[in-house]
Amino acid sequence: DPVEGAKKLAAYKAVDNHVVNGVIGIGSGSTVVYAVERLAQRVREEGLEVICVPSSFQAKQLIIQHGLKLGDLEMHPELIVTIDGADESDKDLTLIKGGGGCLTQEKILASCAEQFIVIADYRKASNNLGEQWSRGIPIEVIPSAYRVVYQKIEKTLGGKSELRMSGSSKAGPVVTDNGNFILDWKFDGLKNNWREVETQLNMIPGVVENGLFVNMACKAYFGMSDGSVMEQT
Ligand code: DER
Repeated sequence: DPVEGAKKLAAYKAVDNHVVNGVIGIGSGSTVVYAVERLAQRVREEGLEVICVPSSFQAKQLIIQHGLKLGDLEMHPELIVTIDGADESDKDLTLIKGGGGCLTQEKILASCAEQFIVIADYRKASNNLGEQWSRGIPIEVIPSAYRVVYQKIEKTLGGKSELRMSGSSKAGPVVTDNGNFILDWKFDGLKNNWREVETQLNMIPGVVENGLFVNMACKAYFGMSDGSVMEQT
């Protein structure tokens, strides 16, 4: 599968280039699975000494399943590196994250790491956000406020929002690891003031966090279908 191979290439390269002994932030999603796999291999083979702080229940399970040392932000508020996936990245390394609904703790881990490294397959590398990712920008909201938040967003920023529903796995809306709902906001047209949009979204009462990661990533590794890895800083 060329996509899985591309994810693995990016993940392994990032772990090999950026992980040394210390406290590591572990992101969420399917690409980061390969990063944890490589991390565990390096611990076994090279005696690497790492403590892993998760960004979700999924990441926590990954850390435990691979027998890695589990830590939390209370014990380790400073990380040497956080490695995480992305739904889309643009030419300025502005990211859309949250396709897996874990954006809030992911953004916290990205913010307290000396280096925030993105790993992804070629489908995520765009010039402008929205070119390849069509599900919109995930926004974590306090459940009681989801309707007022999406009305406010449509009034002030345009576009259309949808409450993310669980689908067949559970009746009703998706509930995040923090007990909140997710709105997926399909913005209209291309925007170039993402920092402003990110701030405006988070200023709306009821919004917990949004999936725009502006000027946070210091480097991205994109696995390509031809077996190469494209690096972007
Ligand atoms: O939800 C997230 O932010 C994840 O990191 C996601 O964006 C990446 O998921 P993937 O590695 O399965 O594509």
